[in-house]
Amino acid sequence: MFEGKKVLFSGMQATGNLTLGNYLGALRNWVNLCDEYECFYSVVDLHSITIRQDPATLRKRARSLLMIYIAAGLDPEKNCLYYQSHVSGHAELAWILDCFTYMGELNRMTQFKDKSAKHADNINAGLFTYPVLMAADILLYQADVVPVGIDQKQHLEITRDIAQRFNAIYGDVFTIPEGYYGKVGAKIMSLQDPSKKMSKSDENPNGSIYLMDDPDTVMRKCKRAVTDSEAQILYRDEQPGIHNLIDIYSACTSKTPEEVVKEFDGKGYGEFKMAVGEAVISVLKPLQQRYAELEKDKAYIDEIIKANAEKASYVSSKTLRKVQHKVGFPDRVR
Ligand code: ATP
Ligand code: LTN
Repeated sequence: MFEGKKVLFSGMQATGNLTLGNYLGALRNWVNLCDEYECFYSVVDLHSITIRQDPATLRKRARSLLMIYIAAGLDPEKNCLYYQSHVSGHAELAWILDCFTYMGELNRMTQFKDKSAKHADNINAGLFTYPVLMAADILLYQADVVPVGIDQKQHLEITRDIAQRFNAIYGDVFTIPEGYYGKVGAKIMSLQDPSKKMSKSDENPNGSIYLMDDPDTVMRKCKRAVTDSEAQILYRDEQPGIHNLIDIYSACTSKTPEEVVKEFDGKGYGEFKMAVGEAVISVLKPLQQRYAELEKDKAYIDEIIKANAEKASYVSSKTLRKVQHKVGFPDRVR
């Protein structure tokens, strides 16, 4: 369909302020891969409401996320950047795939366990079937590759299982997607608790660096990052705080962890933390500047939203019609 180009799909939820973890684990890889593939990057707002959201805030965050995609370097005229809720095929395919997914499989999902523990007052069915909607997102576009952070690996695996199960019954309907995980940065940990991943829904703002944090805030958070009393900069599991800072520095400077260890051999934690802060600031600065410019151009963003929703609807409708036919729904009369 795309002149032999392979297809890439990924998405993020508009559920909070984006963190450096989201950037280094996902967004940065999206930008690096975008010339090679035909790309669809969605703001997955249907997924967002599995946790209760304030409507005005969700709307604002969804738009802001779309602008961050552009500010990070995704050209909206070459990449399809759109809201999941503007393309009804996602929900329609998800329903069909629900009927090809077992309760037992969904029960094993660690994200469901984590999120239901965190939101014990609202363990809704959407939270449970969340991975099926994610499978529908990916399979609708016949994606070959899905760049995500390591925490999404289990969801990628269930997507492949669902697709293979469906294909085994109905023939080659879906492309079986591969996950893409970056070498460094696939799991950035909290600066305050390096045993936990850096998350946009963390209550402690000092644990996360937000993409919109100003330089002083970034530096302060880096300086306060929890480390250890070993007083040596080595890349090993016994020093999770330092390991995490090396990952961050390495991902921001494109140096390997080994090079970083060499660079800071014999230096103190204070000096290293400052260098990490500087490296993060220089990655965030151009993104923040582009974001500020985009904010002024409402008409341009509106145009992008409209055109890309149309493109995504068109492409996804091809798969959806095929699936509907395969399962036995009556064809549309033209
Ligand atoms: P929440 O805290 O609301 O669950 P989140 O910060 O985990 O959100 P998601 O929207 O679930 O973010 O994830 C968006 C993308 O960012 C996914 O590809 C995910 O794998 C990646 N990602 C999220 N957190 C990290 C992290 N700490 N390190 C690397 N990648 C991450
Ligand atoms: N579950 C993902 C967001 C997501 C996604 C997708 C990622 C929803 N649909 C399809 C890749 C492909 C997360 O990051 N929490």
